[in-house]
Amino acid sequence: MFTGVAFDFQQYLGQKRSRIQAELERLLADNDPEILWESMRYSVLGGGKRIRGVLCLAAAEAAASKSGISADEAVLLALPCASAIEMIHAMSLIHDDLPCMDNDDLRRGRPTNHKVFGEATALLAGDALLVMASEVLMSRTPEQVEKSYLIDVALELVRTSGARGLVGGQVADMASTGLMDMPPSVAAEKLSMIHERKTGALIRFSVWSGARLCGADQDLLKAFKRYGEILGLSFQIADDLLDVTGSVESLGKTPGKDQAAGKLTWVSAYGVEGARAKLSDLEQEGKSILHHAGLSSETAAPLAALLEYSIHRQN
Ligand code: GRG
Repeated sequence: MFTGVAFDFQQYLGQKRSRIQAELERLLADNDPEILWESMRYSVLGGGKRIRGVLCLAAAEAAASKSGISADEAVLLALPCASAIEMIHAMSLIHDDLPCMDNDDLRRGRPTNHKVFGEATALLAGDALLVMASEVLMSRTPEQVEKSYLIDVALELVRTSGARGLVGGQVADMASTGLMDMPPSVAAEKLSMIHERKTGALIRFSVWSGARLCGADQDLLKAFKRYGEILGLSFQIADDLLDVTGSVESLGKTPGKDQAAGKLTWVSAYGVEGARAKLSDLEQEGKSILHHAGLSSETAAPLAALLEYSIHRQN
């Protein structure tokens, strides 16, 4: 659909990742108390695809093209939000890996945070990152962003993190363990609720927030909200598939854990082929939404490529 557009996705991804990485390094340059900041840096700066932060910047650039804001300016306006999102994501991984939750030893090819710093510090590093994310968003977002936009985004960020978002999704996910054999209709409903909150909420927020900060109108916000939902669901289904088809070397974490724990996943509910078919439907819907969003091919290209990447990634 966006063929004919000369767009180098790897270069785009590399540039945006470096931009986010540099900002996060700057924000986390503190050492008092040293072990806390070391632990925070370990998880925020130590790798990761940065898909959420990059999505926020890509959506900001796309929305800016309709609001008379340059792409460079859009990145400046959304960079604190992209950094806040990566902080929330990193803290959710730290807590998810704790012995009281998924009890994982390996993340991004390295020992998990609590394995290096101990459970108490890992827990507190997660807490500090959660709070710091809102601080960064509110205090670092440039003055040019209209205050009402920033308040909307700040409110949505805390909602996304809480009981109606990540935390609720995690609790529902834990409660689904060992329930692989529930009736299909119940499984389908539970699964979509878990995916929507645990993974979908932050990815949807990433797309929506970038656009909101750059003055997107209601139609574009609505389109991006759905595009974010599609991305979030695709990302999690791909994750469920990788848990079955991936290796420890390619994933940097232990595969097969969902199945071993008897977790409800897209693959356990619909099988590998069912999961692949759903991904293909979502990819088509995503393309159609972007096509009708009134963006030029050039401005839509990064968002289109990010959906494709989420679906076809190997880690
Ligand atoms: C937000 C207050 C608060 C608490 C956290 C533990 C928890 C509550 C939620 C769990 C959220 C979670 C771990 C969801 C899984 C999402 C997912 C697919 C993670 C992997 O994301 P990638 O592949 O990771 O983008 P990288 O390593 O590339 O950054």
